[in-house]
Amino acid sequence: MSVPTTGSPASNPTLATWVEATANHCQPDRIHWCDGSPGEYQEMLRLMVQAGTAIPLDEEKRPGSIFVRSDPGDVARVEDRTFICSASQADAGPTNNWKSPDEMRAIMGQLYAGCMKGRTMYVIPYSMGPVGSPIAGIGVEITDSAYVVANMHTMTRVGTKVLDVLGDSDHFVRGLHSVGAPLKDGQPDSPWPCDPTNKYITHFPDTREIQSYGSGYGGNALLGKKCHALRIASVQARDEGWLAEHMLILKLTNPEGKVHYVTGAFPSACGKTNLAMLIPTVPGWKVETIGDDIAWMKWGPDGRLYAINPEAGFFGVAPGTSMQSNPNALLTARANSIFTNCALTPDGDVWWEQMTEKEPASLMDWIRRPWHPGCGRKASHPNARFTTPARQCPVIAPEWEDPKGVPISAMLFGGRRAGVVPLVCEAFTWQHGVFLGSIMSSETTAAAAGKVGELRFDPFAMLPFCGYHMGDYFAHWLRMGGRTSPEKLPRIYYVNWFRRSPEGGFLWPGYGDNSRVLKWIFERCEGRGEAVQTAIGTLPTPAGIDTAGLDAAPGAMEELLRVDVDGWLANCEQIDTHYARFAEKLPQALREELAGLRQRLQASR
Ligand code: O2Y
Ligand code: MN
Repeated sequence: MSVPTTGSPASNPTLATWVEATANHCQPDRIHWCDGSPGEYQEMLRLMVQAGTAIPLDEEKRPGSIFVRSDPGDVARVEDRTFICSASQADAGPTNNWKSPDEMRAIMGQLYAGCMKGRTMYVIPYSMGPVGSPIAGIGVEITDSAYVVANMHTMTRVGTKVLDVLGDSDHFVRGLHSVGAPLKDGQPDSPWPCDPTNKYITHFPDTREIQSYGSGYGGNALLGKKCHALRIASVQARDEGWLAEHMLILKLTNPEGKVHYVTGAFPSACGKTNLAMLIPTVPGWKVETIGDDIAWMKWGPDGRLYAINPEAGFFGVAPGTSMQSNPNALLTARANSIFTNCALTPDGDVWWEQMTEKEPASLMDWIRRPWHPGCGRKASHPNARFTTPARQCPVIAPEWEDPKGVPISAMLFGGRRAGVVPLVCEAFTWQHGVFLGSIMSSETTAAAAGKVGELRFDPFAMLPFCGYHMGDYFAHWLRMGGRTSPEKLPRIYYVNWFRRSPEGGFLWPGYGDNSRVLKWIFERCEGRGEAVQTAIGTLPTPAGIDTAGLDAAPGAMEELLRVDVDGWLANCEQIDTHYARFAEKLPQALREELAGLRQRLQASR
């Protein structure tokens, strides 16, 4: 049976066959092939407004922008419903949920049968990275959500130009997404259709496929982001000898105009967007943004690693974003943005916690209830988001879309640690840097599950995003270090902005003052920067960090750079337990790094 179709169906035979088979199975009322045009974006917004999903914001306050509220049961990525369906369970490893591909295909096949009745099936060809870049990759997402189409327009490069580059190749990631809410004849739609009790976010790395059902939110539904650019791409990167990482990319320029590009891996919601858009407090230094969440890195002809940001927009956490914490993010989202699960002001703008010092007198909260200061509830959801085009960022680097990428000089790893981990520490070697990445950890806060202050390891900030066995991932990183000469490899740093004094206050102001640490890293990349070798790595001397004009308590720098030998020795015990998860897949080189660390710590007592 032929389904009414709009847009230009692709001639690519693999794609055409897959779309036809999917339509037969999901039974949409209509098919639309996305061309990525501004008109198509506007049409998606119009459809969302018509369906009650979105409210247009005031044209003067937030031009071209909408306000969306999701179902209260569909507000974030769902890690416990996320599966890696590799042929063997051993390939998924101990950090991923696993089901056999056959079993999962059967489950998904049943869920997908007729799941798009009453809806439009959108076919979204997209490029992760500048279209045609040798570092970029192509995917096609089929979805029944106009919200997903609009977000994919902003977060990726969508449309006909992607199909032109794809040609007849079958080298693309296939992603199928449904909100899981078919409509019976005449049944009215809900503002946020989803299936809150039946969600699956599944990945088939061997065949480069993604199947997602039941959620319309963020990383569960915008399949280019976490599912493709991290979980599937990490497997492609392993197989093809490159890196797909949960990293920001920034451009750092010194007062003389010399540039170094730096990546940074920090766990989710640990300030990657803030660091990528930082305004330096050190006079004459400049930070510009290339990306705030994901980096794909391949070898350049000169033997260096070149990175692209595979995304075209930011899907930023709204609460906490303010003119104090990140003015550039707020300015980016001044127009043409989608605001999800924020609060609505009476004059048609959005608001969220900490956006302004003074709370508005009244709001409509993210679940449609009237809100006023002191009512005892938050106005926006803690995971409320803005989807906004990267090109609107006031500090976007001019080369952010350079198809050949930017050469990386340094990589930062970091977590939230109240003690033990110093402000910054340089790895002795690439292998030592991989060790530091593998032991990345944060203490749990009240917001996270588990006991407050419990140490959670999140190696390379990839725990929820590595599409294969984490032990094999460590081995891949180690192998990458052998692919070029050591001086061409990025230097690796472990940073911690969150160390506290015995009284409990933060020792480091963070935000713009992180530029002081970036300055030292820049100098190290230039073969300068005052430093001292310690048991844990190479640290700045207290004079190595530029503290001119810094508002820090007396002795704070010494404490921030102190090697807490007993703390590290206790940490080694926790690393033993962390490493034990990976059993025989833990590379011997990392066992040796841990043994070496213990030995150096004992010797320094
Ligand atoms: O909850 C979601 O779906 C969003 S998660 C997210 C969004 C943007 C950048 N990073 C993340 C993350 O979880 O790391
Ligand atoms: Mn992220």
